[in-house]
Amino acid sequence: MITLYDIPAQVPGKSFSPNTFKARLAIAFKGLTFKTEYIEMPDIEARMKEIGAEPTTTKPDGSPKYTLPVIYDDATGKVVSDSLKIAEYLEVTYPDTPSLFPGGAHAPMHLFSDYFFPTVIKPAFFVFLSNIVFRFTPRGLENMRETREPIFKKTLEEVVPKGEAREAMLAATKAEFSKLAAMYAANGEPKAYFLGDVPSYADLIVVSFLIWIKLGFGEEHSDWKMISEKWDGGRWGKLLKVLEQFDVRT
Ligand SMILES: N[C@@H](CCC(=O)N[C@@H](CS)C(=O)NCC(=O)O)C(=O)O
Repeated sequence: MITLYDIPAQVPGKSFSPNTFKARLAIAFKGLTFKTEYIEMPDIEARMKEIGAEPTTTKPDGSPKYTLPVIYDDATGKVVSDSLKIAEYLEVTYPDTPSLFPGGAHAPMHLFSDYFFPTVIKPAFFVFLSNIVFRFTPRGLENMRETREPIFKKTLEEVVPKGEAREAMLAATKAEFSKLAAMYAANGEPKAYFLGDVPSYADLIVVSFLIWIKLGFGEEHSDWKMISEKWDGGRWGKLLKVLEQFDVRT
């Protein structure tokens, strides 16, 4: 049994982090059974040290920073931090399950993993973040204020984009989604996936962010309907529909 460490929020289904969705979807895509342990943001470091997880990055002061997702697999005794490393671990450890790297396509997945957030999502990050940030648990929100407000040099309320600035951010992300849609379309229509005929980890990355965006806006919001139904002819809504079956909550 695999344990997935995730962050709780006040949203339907409790999970809301795009990075932890990547691991959640990858485990379910492989048909593996797992349970979730939810950890509040301010408790991540202590709990991860307790289970022997590696930090994934550094804090502004240079000290190690622990992030989720992390998994613990009791079949092997391994603890793995970082979404892409988790996908690699699952692929190697469970070779007889559906492949996240079909045909051994590891390099394209690493490239995609590096590219997707900074290029496609980041232009509208504050639009999406401000939709969801107030849905943290009270402790999570307090921690976000303590850790993020000094970095943003603004309160979380002041970070919420408005008016023309908001529209410009969404337009920039829309343009990047369109470039990605053209890459997908180069496989030939009506192929739905980044690698053409078969789903892969790249599609799970896109879907993880789409779930996060949808949770933030809410299903009925006109901006979410526009993104999922209108952007790139509804490609992203369709991709989500096919792959959201792997958003298994445990
Ligand atoms: N490179 C890491 C990034 C993970 C990450 O940034 N996780 C966020 C949640 S989306 C986190 O745990 N943040 C904790 C914090 O900022 O204290 C991965 O892909 O797993």
